[in-house]
Amino acid sequence: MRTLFIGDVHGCAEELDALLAVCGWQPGDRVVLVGDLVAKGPDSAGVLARARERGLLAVRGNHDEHVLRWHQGYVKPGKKLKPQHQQVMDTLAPEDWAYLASLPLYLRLPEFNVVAVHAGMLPGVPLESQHREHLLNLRSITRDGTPSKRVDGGEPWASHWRGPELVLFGHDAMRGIQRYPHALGLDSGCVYGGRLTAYVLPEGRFYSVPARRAYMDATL
Ligand SMILES: [Mn+2]
Repeated sequence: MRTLFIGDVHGCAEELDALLAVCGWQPGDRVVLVGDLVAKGPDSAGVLARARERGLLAVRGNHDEHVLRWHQGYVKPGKKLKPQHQQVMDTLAPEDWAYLASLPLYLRLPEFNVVAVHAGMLPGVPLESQHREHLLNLRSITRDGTPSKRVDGGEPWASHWRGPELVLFGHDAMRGIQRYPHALGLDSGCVYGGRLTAYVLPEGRFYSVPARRAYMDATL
């Protein structure tokens, strides 16, 4: 089945529409969003409405997880939500929350030998044994081999990933598109004024559209 893997949308609903059009998406094509559907951008509710109505698949990102935890009442005393998350809390409908809560930490697509996750995989560790924290937040492997969520914390985890699966992921707008033999990073920073990117199988081609504008400063 033709499958479109799409990087971090972060509420950029209009860019999602534009990208689906550029890819020639039609009902029957499968879409897998690699997480962080919500927050930072202008229309998180619109992204979730599209995802529900068009039957898009997705994995859970760290921002999706963050707002879900607040919604479900797991709130640390004294903590305050950032405006980018409060805006999500204020705009989602019950069916949007249900969709978000249904998102898995990873999706396996055996027909392509592909795994979709939001952030990363610890090299050498099978998918079923990966830690939730790494699937949601991992970016780097330090020189001594320690996993790190920081972009300046060492080398990209994907550069160490030897397969056997091809991992498609997002979460690393600072590094942008990453191409390694067994891992492709798809977050090209749309919400920061970059681009929204798709990788399409089986054709093995990238498509992207520009952001209409920068919705957030990349340092936030
Ligand atoms: Mn993320």
